[in-house]
Amino acid sequence: MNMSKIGHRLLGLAVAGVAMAAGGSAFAELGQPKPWEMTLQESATPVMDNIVWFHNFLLILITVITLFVLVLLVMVVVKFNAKSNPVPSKTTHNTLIEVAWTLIPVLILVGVAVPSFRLLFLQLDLPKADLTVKVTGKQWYWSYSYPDNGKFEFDSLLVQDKKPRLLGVDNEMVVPVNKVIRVQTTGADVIHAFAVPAFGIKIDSIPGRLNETWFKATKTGMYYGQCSELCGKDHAFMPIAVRVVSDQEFATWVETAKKKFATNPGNTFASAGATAQ
Ligand SMILES: [Cu+2]
Repeated sequence: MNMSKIGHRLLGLAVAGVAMAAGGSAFAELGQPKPWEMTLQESATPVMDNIVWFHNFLLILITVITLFVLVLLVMVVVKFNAKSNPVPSKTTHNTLIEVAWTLIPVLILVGVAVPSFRLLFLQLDLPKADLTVKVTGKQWYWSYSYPDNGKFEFDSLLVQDKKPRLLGVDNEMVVPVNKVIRVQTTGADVIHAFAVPAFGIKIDSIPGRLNETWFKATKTGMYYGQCSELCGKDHAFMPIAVRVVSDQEFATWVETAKKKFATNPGNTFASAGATAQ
């Protein structure tokens, strides 16, 4: 095999690799992790869109800076070693360079700070909510209550054989699409953390304290997350499953949920038994 053939093979492999990487993300299911995932989960809210943008922006920025520093280091090693440069220059001070290496990093930091603060405000400044869901972290499951829709409450427990593995639950949290959902969260026993990657939210659920965050899911579907604060032996087995549905489907679900969970006020005890098994 001559060199040009090898070159062609390598080029083909590279193209196939890029195509697979691109195709992989296109086929990935929304709202859940996939094997060998290297990027962030696909975004489903405006906040996550911003997080993804900020992440990519920083990645490009640090790559450029790192390459620039690498080039300078290589130049020093090659051009200014004792052999190739036996008589070193005795220059000290160079006003232009000193001003540049002070000012440019300052400008870079300002350039990072502006979108960073913009993102922080977007996350922390809650818009007017269309719906509030109270999420309580318990050892080791979640309870969801809907104060705006008849004050029903239900528990959400891991179902062993349900797909996706370790993420499927019996009762999902259900919310309408394109609505601002205010999540108020607390812990019933120890600190848990409510996190859904595709929504770009992660917030501690602390006993004796009510934390708030928000999301506005722009696509219907299932979205999964996990407790993200080490909370005891079954920390890994208290997934979060959020089903985003249309307004109509949500109204129907509320009606069924009201009946289903009103007739079962003791399900806290039932679920406590289920987790203990
Ligand atoms: Cu937990």
